[in-house]
Amino acid sequence: MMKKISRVAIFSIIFVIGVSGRSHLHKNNEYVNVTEHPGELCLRTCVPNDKRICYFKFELELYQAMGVACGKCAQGVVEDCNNPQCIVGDGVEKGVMSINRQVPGPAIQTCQGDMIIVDVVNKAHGTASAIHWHGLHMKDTPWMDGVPYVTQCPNLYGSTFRYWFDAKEPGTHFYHSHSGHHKINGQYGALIVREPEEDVANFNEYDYDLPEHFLVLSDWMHAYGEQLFPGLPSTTTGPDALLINGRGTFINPKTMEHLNVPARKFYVKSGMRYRFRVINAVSHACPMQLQVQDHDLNVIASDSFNVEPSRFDTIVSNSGERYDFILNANHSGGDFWIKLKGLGACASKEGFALLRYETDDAVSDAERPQPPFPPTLTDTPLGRILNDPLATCSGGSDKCCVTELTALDEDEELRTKEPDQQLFVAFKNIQVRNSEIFQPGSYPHFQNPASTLTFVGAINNISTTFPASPPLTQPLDVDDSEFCNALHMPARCEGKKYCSCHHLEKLQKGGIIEIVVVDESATAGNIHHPFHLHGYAFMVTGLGQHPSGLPMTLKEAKKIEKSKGLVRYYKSNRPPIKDTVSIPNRGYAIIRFRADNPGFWVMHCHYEWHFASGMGLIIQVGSSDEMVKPPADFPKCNNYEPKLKMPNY
Ligand SMILES: [Cu+2]
Repeated sequence: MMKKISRVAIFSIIFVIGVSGRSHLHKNNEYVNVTEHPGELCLRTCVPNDKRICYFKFELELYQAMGVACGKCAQGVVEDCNNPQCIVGDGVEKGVMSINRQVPGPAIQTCQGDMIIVDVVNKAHGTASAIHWHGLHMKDTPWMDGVPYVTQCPNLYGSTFRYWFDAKEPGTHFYHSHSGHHKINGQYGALIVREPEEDVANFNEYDYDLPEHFLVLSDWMHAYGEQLFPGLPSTTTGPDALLINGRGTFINPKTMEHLNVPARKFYVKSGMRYRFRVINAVSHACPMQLQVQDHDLNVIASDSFNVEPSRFDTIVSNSGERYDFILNANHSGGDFWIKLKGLGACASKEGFALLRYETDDAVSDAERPQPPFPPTLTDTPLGRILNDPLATCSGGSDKCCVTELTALDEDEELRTKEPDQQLFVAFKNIQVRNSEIFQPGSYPHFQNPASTLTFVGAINNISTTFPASPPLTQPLDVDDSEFCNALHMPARCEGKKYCSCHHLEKLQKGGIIEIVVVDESATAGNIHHPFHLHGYAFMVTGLGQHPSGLPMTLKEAKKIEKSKGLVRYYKSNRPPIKDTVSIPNRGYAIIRFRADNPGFWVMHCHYEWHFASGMGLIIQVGSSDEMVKPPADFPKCNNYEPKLKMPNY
């Protein structure tokens, strides 16, 4: 009988040599000789009662893709593409914001119960960093959530900020910058938390869970992301390439030829079943369509939560979502393309990686040339699709919604109990006239996706901004006059179509909360905005569109809910649990959770420029007294506006 994670075990043995002693977990910031426990040690076969401190050092830099480290990679010398500190991307040279001169950054792979410590050293000139650990709920360490001006001050160039937190939630997660547009510039990576074998759900469905079998999907721009905020009038938004684990191929839009860059390879043996973990780290407003040539994908988890195995031919994932699937290597051998295709603003973009069957004969990998790329933008039959943006979410179609997945665990109370609080969160990009944007002396944030079009992202007609001090860690320093919600708006907002202030909704600790998220977009499109809630996971108890096929609005959603109720559709009494949900286009999602994690948590559209232009809000759970206190020496920030006295000349 084969061990499922035998290769993890081998790595572990290599790293364990030379390390002595056990470490104790501390909740304070006092560690002795943490560097004696490098994070790589934490990649191992997980067993009960073996908790470790996993130390990582992330050096953030302004660096280069296809730079001098890559030697003659661009000229076709394939081995140079694997040079140390060479970032290939799509084969075109460009500036990046790297972590340890890698894109994606180093993968963090630990066991449940480990403590993760990451020293983030900001060496990227002129920038301020913050890293969010997407999928971990930070229950004992809310100030480690990595949201600038909500949970922490961003970490300035020249400084080190130490993150430390427990790897409590098992499954497929990731980390990414929550500061500026550093994510699309390169700051993201995998974060995988494994459990002891006996605790692993769907364990008998697969043979291998290999540390290298994750797929970080990302978009890649030849310019820095800042160029798209607000944007350039003559340039339409959209990435230049799509990457899988930092590799893609630039397709010349005129000739449709691929740059000859070696694709990432994933190795399998015929007859075995493998667990693959998909992490969507995309920034653009683009769902991503993933297929593996001539293989189906047996989905067993979404956003780290287990579901009953369900077979699909195509998985559509959206920014911030994760999907784990089992690939049954049921061919006798060969090479098969893993194909990523963009939707929405990325419809003309594709990315490729290679699924390679290992052979028993002596033919080395190098002797097996990469097969020619498949013809670009030809349609591959989509078959049964998970999370299709155009799905109606009423069941019975090949276009499936996540509510057609069935969670392994049941939570009757959360699913059926009358909620203690219900919130409506209606989002849209509000098209604004230039005369509103370009007022003398006023500088509101906006996006300019193309030509003279200007948009402001908003929720309940509030385009959120953030305070100068994080309310979680500096509650006394925050000026509360700028906090607002639909019922409490500053006087200056009266009579305005939208207003900018610090959008805050308060929830009582402990209650069952239901949030109805409504897409009020003016135009239909092949996208479904992904909403992510920090600090929590939620049950998805409804996804749908207007019963009469009309565009959904906040008013309509409230009216329908009041009369006969918005449809709660899910396939079984065990709807899926997620932390990022794609809202049906011009439709709605209904999510439920227990407000058991006090703190200030952002909820936002995970599309980079939508959030940047205001499509988000802060959810405060509990009073400041009910929140875990930050360490006394936690860094602080604020405005500097001293009252000046006229000098006496
Ligand atoms: Cu959005």
